[in-house]
Amino acid sequence: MNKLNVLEIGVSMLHRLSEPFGKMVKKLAETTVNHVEVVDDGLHALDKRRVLKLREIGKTFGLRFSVHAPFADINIASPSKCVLKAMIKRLENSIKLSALLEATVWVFHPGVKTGISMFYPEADWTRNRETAKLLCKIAQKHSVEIAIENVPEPYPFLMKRVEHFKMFYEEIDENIGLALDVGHANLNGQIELFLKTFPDKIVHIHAHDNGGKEDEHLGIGRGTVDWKRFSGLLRQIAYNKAVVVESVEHVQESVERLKALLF
Ligand SMILES: [Mn+2]
Repeated sequence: MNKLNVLEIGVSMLHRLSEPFGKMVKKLAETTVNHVEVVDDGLHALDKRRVLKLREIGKTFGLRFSVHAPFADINIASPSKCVLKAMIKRLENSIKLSALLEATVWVFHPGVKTGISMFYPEADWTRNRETAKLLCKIAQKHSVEIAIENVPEPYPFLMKRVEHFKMFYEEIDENIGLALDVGHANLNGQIELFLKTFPDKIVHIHAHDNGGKEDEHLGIGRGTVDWKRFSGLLRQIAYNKAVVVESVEHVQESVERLKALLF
C-alpha cells in the first residue's frame, strides 16, 4: 500500500459525480493535489478497465487514491438476508478494485435503521457490526485498509455520534479505522470530541462545511466549522494522513484554504 505517513490534502470527486467518468478522469490532469478520492457509485462506479485507467493517470501525475465505497441503496445493517448478500457482493467487488488501485483506504458508511427496526431492538446494531467485521475480513484478504465514516443527522444512521463509535469499537477486535467527516460532525457539534476521543482510530478525514443544520457539503470556510480550531487539533494529535476536500462547490478555494491552515 501507499503508506506515506505524512499529512496530505486530497480532493474527492464527489463534486463531479454528475459528469461522466471519462470527463472526470480527464480533469485529474489539472488537479493541484496528490491525493484523489474516487466515488465508486453512480456514473463513477468502478470496474477493472476504469481502475487501470486511473492507475495510469495516477502514475503520470503522481497521484494516490482513496475509494469511497458505494453508498446508494446500501445498508450494511439490512434485516433482509438476500438483499444484504447482494450488497456485500457489491461491496466486496469495490474492495477488490480498491486493492487493484492500491487505494490508501476504502471508506464505507454504517448501516441505517429500517421500517421494521422498532420491532427488533438491537438487531440492526448487531447486523451493522457483524457486516462491518465481515467487510474487514474481506479487506484483509486483499490487503486493503478500511474505515467507517460518521454520517450526518437527521438520517436514521446507526453511527453518527462519538458514543456510537465508542460502543462499536468496544465490541470489535478487528482493525477498522474511522473516517472522520468534519461536516457531518459539525451537525452534532462533535468535531473536537471525535478528534480527542479517537486520535489513533482516525485514518482518513473528509473536509467540507455547512451552516450547522444541513449536510450541504459547502466549501471550506463557507459555513460554521471552526477550521482554525480543527487544524490546531490535527496538530495536537499529530495527524499524518489524508484530509480530503469533500465539498461540492468552491473546491479549489477549499484546497487553498486548507493548505494555508495545515502547512
Ligand atoms: Mn464524507
